[in-house]
Amino acid sequence: MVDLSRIAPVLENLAIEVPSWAYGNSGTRFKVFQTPGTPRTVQEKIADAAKVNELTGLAPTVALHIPWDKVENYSELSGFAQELGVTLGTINSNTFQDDIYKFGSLTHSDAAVRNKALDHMYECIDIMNVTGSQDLKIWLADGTNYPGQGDMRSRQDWLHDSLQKVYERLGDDQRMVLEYKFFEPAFYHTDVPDWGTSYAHTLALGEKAMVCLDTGHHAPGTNIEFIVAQLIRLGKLGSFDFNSRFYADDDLIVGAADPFQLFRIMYEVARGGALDPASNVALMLDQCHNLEEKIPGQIRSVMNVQEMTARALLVDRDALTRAQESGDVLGAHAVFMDAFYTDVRLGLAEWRESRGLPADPMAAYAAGGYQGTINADREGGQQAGWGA
Ligand code: AOS
Ligand code: ZN
Ligand code: ZN
Repeated sequence: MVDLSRIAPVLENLAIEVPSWAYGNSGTRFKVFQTPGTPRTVQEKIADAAKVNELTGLAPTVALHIPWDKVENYSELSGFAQELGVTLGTINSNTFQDDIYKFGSLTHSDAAVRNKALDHMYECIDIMNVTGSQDLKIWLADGTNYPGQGDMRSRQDWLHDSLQKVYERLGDDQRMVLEYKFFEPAFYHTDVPDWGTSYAHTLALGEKAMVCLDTGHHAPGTNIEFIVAQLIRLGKLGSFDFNSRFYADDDLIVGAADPFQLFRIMYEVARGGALDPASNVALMLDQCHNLEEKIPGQIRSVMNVQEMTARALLVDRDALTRAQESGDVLGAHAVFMDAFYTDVRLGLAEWRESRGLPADPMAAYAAGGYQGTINADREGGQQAGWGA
């Protein structure tokens, strides 16, 4: 069994935020399947997230999506979460589900529409002030479907002006993370399509504005770990939305489609110092479980991140540097692959037990009876909202 004691301090710090919308029903435009036990309230979503944390020790915070998770009293909601051993994390804004945003939100040519989107962002910041959340996540569905439909250049200027206003509302300990996505729902152009655009806008705003990298938001074949390395190097990687994809924005379980890619990403995260206690790169899941049960889906996901992080930490960096600097192409590659092929599952099981956690969180969940209870108790659970 591989010895994980060398990397234990980093494992100890690993925290992966889970999204509230992962626990709701979701699907495709063809069918949203109803799953027994689906939460009916935000409190029930938080309870499900707390179960993931209880069994894995990996998911101490829950991201909310406004207005999907709107409540009267966020102070009470924070207290409720804390009683279950978790805290409220990133506040995700939503300027994509109302008719008024059909032609854009923060980038719209009409100032009245931009102002409505701004009011929503301010509302999210008000919520953050109560929950103590650090990050406001902005993902925009803004874009156009046909050449000539919109003035792409003016929309960048409107976007900058809008973001500037949001930025000015942020408190000293708050950040904005601007997520990019190369297409969908817009099919011709998207207003924040790539890391360069997000970087340009966040750089212009200042140090409280950072890039959010959703692993599913790149063209096939993109070297995502290079983007990770570059953004960390530039001090602009704010957060991840982890998931995996075969084709488009599939939002499947992270590490399911390409575990090697997850390893390569986590290597650059570790290499860039983003797992150090002083780092402020937030790791979050952005997934939707269409067919599988939601809570085990999230347990599997956070464990996948943990496993690939452990493997990435096992790369013999000194040997790798020696091989790289001596031009030993195959030697360097072998050092890298040795770590990737190391099975850390038994070592992690032992590590979990040493912390009072179940060795096998998936089995512990299946044996624990929680799913049976919520299946019996909850009727008429919510759809997640957008398929994220
Ligand atoms: C959309 O494709 C993005 O991944 C968003 O992060 C997500 O769909 C949703 O807004 C939840 O944050
Ligand atoms: Zn996302
Ligand atoms: Zn997405």
